[in-house]
Parts: sequence; C-alpha cells; structure tokens
Amino acid sequence: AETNSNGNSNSSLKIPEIKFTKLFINGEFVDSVSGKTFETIDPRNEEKIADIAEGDKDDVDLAVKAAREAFDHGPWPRMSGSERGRIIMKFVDLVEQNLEEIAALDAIDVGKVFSFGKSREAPFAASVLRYYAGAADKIHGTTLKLSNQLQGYTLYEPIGVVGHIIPWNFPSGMFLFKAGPALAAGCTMVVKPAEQSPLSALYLSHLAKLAGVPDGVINVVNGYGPTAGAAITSHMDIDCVSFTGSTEVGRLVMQAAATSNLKTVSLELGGKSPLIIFDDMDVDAAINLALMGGFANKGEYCVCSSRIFVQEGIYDEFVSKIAIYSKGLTAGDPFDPSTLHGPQADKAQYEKVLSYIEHGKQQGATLLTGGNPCGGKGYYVEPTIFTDVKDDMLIATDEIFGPVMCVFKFKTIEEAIARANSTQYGLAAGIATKDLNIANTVSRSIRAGIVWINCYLAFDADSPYGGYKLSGFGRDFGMEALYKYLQVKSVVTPVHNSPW
Ligand code: TXE
Repeated sequence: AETNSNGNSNSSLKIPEIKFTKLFINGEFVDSVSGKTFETIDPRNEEKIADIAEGDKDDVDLAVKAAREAFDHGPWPRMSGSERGRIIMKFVDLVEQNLEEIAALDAIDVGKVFSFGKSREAPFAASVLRYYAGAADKIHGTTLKLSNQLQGYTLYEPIGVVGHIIPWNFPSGMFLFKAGPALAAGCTMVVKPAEQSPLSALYLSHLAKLAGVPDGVINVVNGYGPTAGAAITSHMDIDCVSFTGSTEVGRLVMQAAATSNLKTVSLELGGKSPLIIFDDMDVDAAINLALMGGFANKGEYCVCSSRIFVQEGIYDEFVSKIAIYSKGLTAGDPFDPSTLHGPQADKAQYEKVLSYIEHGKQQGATLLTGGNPCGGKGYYVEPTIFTDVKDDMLIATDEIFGPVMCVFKFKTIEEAIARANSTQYGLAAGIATKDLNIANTVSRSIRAGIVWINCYLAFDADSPYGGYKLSGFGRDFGMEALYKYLQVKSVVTPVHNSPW
C-alpha cells in the first residue's frame, strides 16, 4: 500500500478538543471514587491523548444505584412511548448536527478514517438511533383467548437496568446501537466503553442529556474489563447484560451472570466470515467486494470477510488483480483526505496482527502482498493477502481482527458450503454470483447470522445481526434488539365476573 505522510499540519486541523474525560453518573461528569485515571493513546503516533477517569467496582455501584433509582422511581420507564421517542429523536438530531466531532473523536481514539466516519459510519449510527426512536411507541403485546373461560393479554415491559459492555472497533456506533433499543424500551443503563476508546461515549452522553434524557438513565463508567467490566457482569442489581467483544470474555460474562443474579445475557462475539465468489461473477466487482469485506476499518470488524473462497475458473485472474488493486488502499493519517487505511486501534492489536502474519509465513502460506508495518510511527499494517492457505492453518481458523485476508480456491458448490461452514464461528457470510439457484442454496446452507448476496457490510437498522456457534447469541439491530430489553408479562382474567 502507498503511504501518505502521517501527522501533517493540515490533518491536525480536525483534531477535536477533548471536552469530557470523567465518568458520567446520574447526569454529572464526576471523578472516579479512587481518583485514578488511565491514558488513552493516539494510534497515529503512540502519544497520549488525555487522562481518563478510571472506574472500578465502587463507581459501577454508584452508576447502578443511579440507574436503579431512575428505573424504579424516575420518569423514563413511565413516560408514554411517544414521549420517549420524541426525546430520542432530539438526541438523533444532536448526533446528526455533530457528525464531524463524533467521527473525529473516533479517528483520534482508534485510528478510524475520518472522512468515512463522518460521511458513512456516524450517519449510519444516527439512522439506527432514529429507527429505535420510531419504535418506542410501537411496543405492544397480543390478546390471548385462553381456554377455561379465561382471557388475557401480554404486556411488554422494560427489562430494567441494562449493562452494555462495548468494544473499541466502533466506539460511537456501538454506543448508539446498544443504547438506542434499550432507551426505546424504557430501560436505564450503565455503559462501559472499551479502555482503548473512552472518548465518544462521554460526548454522546452529554448530547443525550442536552436532548432531555433524564439523569440516571444513561451512565458511563470507563475503565478496564476485569475491574469495571466484571463489576457489571456480576452485579446483583443489573437485569441484563449486552456484550460485544471476544469469545473468551463472552464466556466470562455468561459465567458471571450465572453465578450472580441470572441476569439475561446477549453476546456478539468473534467471527471468521467467508465470502464465496463463483465463476459467473465479474472479477473486478468480486475484488471490490473482497477488498471492502476484508480491509474496511483495517479489518477490525467482527464480520470481516477474512476467508475469501474463489471458484477455480476465475481464481488466477482474481489473485493477480487483487494483488495490484490492494496497493491502491493508501495507508496514512486518518485525518488526511487521501487516506483509505488507518492504523490498528492499539499496540496489542498491532502486535497480534503482525504475529499472525509471521505464523502464516512460517506455516507455509504464500504472502501475495503486504505483510509489513508501514508508516514509521504509529500502528500501521499493510493490507495483507495470503494464498496457498490450508484450511487448518492458524491464519485460516483464528480471528485476526486486522487487515489479513486468506484466499482459497474451490471447485464445487458443495465444497464451498462445507469449507465455509468449517469454522467455530458463525457471524456473517457473503455470496457473489448471478445465479439465483446458487445464491438461494448457499444462503440457506451457511450457518451464520447474516448472509450478504452480491454485497458485503450491507448493514441496515432493520436487519438484525448476531451470531451462530461461537459468535454468540442475541441480535443487535431490528426489532429483535428491542425485544432483548423487554420482559413479557401475561395478564389473565375470567371472562365472566364470577370466581374461576
Ligand atoms: O476484547 P475484549 P479485546 C475480538 C478480536 C480482538 C480480540 C481481543 O479478535 O482481537 O477480541 O480484543 C471488556 N468482564 N474482538 O481484548 O477483552 C473490555 O474492557 C467484563 C471482537 O479488546 O473482549 C471491553 O470493553 N468485561 C469484537 C470489551 O470487554 C470485560 C470486538 C471487549 O474487550 C472483561 C472486540 C471481563 N472480564 C474484540 N474483560 C467484535 N465482536 O466485534 C474485558 N472486558
């Protein structure tokens, strides 16, 4: 990949002022109980951005207390759905008026390409919030015609205090994807952003307050996973945890829920998603899909198409062209308008990606292109493509969560289905073909929560996504996500006013 200059003077124009660094509890920005802070680091240059208040168990307790009070006695769950919807709509308006600031905070915190964040990711996150604003007054149950002279109905009620534990790959998006349906349902919440990306959640909670979300409804406790995160998952007064992160930590979340108060859990975990390209496909179009699926957001995407299966008839052309096209993904400072590929979010991810590249080379795969750090300072890794990859090599089985793609050759549709499914994960899959029979057969045979046909990363607020197998369970987006945050109650009464 080409590299433009990192940290040039033009790019610093967009660097946002960091206005919020404390915890957000009960509508106020407060220091942590311990007074401790941690540094958030700029992946462009490995320098400190700011000191952030570091929450721990005591801070989670205070946040849960505020959320509990707001749920048990506050106005939010008692408002009509349309009133809640109106406030969430105002929140959306403020998000849309501040897309640039939101995108800039994510760019500086985790190296997201600023122009893309501003024009695509942040507007999409706003559209998800708007979807749930519109859903807030459409929550209703069913009428039951019971046997035994009884009748009844179901009531959908907010589940209570929700703990959202979110990762760093979409800091502002993830905050809104999780908060949106929980707000619409009438829940209150404690959000723990990832320690790599504490900034945008604080800014967004400030906007929520300006929009009129009552104090205590949204609380944000930054801090580390084993301390602040674990305090949420084992808390006796949190009713539901929605987690997005690694499969490893997903298991801990479920264990903590089981041994505390049996809070409900949803887990959106890792992936190793296949994109299957058939012979009838235009090669250039297929390459565009593969580059987007594999390298968007520097591969830091749970649905990243890290396994590309190409049918034998177009394989050679595909491989020779993608090696050339991938060099057009200019790496550099996310604030530079010519940048298409930013740095990995932090040092741990950078080192993880480079070590998998080493494994690939050592295990005998062919390095088609990339494979090196780039850009001098900062956590930049070239878009990397391996061929001659065996299905059991580590680069083919493990989630790398970086710009590393494996390209495989296949002959038949049956072979493609079997190999695509031979993974412990089941988050997403892509199919590229003009043949409707193939598209229908493969989409129904793949064990994954979302299948994209002739598109990839085609997210929509209305389209639920989440995992099969070790990719977890529960769904974000769509009405499915709203129902995660609702309890169903049956209300039953005799038809005739006589004792039953
Ligand atoms: O994840 P963690 P990390 C995958 C991806 C990545 C790997 C490691 O492969 O390379 O996971 O990333 C909080 N109790 N994904 O280390 O640790 C943590 O503070 C409660 C895929 O960042 O799972 C953060 O807020 N919480 C993924 C969140 O969990 C705990 C996105 C995620 O961190 C905790 C991110 C604990 N004991 C990583 N330990 C996706 N599905 O998109 C940590 N946390």
